Amino acid sequence: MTVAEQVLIELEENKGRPISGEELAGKLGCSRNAVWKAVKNLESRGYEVEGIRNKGYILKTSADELSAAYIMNKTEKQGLKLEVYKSIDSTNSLLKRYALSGETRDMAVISEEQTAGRGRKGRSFFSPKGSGLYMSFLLHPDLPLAKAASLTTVAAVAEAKAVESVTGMETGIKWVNDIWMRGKKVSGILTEAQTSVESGTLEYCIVGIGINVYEPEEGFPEDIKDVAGAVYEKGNKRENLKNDLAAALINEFMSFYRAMPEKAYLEDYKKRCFCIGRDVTVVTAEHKALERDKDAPDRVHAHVLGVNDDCHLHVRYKDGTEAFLSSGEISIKL
Ligand code: BT5
Repeated sequence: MTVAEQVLIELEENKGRPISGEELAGKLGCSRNAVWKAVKNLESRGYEVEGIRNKGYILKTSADELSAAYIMNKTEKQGLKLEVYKSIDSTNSLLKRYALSGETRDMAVISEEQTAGRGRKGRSFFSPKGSGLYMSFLLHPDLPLAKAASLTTVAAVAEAKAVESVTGMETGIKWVNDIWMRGKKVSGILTEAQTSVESGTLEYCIVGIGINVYEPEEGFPEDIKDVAGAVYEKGNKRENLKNDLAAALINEFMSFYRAMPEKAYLEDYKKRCFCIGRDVTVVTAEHKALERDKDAPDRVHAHVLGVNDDCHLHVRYKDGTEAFLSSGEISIKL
């Protein structure tokens, strides 16, 4: 653990009570200068650390804030390197920078806000301060590239189970990467992978999960307000809800990830996949001869028959032909 991580934990554990640089240095066995540098590092990560003259440092917090100490305590057995931020451009981008600079450990990074949250295909993911949970894993699995997509499935199931266990509410999975509640998208997942040109195997994978935990203070922006929803639509923030969710998500994800070859996640995925048996439109450029959506020529109508053991979507088009979609998007009228 870095000195910054250790100082953060000490400050969190002493909420409301100032601790002097000297006391921190004594506890952590480092110099006061190292403590000062750690405080600067935390400030650069968005933490508000107040220095009170002749008394010491105090961490400013508000309701249901992420706590590194709390999450570490509940996820210790996973052996992941964990970092918690108040604000970051994108947790996926940060982990990509770590991977490119040679990080070989598996890691999880969590942030209260993203200033450049990313979705798939260059789309953005709205990640405002205070209402969401933005988390990414950096992993080094021994998998061929073709299997990397299964990590998205693992993440979707882990997240659904974590939300259900912490809130007691039901969730649904919209193939392939969205979690929905009450007819709205409350979460999206972005998996990115880097392969080695020589071996064709994965060098690293980054799995990013964004959850709208509460309704944002200013509401959702105009362009997504019809589709986006929150786990909790109304009501006050609950103490440690985001911390419990983050910890449950890490634990669920890591246990499914470690057992990936057994595909233990599959039944849980199928059970929640609410597209099965429904009519959908598939966004694709491939199906030239099939019936297209008049208003959107890249969309074709299809009926979802199921999800196979590779989590490919089994669809039947209007002309009777069937296909297994490995990636892409569907839209569904609820
Ligand atoms: C996703 O992409 O839904 C993947 C989102 C992954 C976000 C996580 S947060 C942690 C990690 N760090 C990152 O930078 N990213 C990951 P996609 O399926 O392409 O959906 C994007 C579309 O969802 C947008 O074009 C909007 O229509 C909609 N959208 C944007 N923000 C949203 C939000 N907060 N809630 C619901 N829908 C949203």
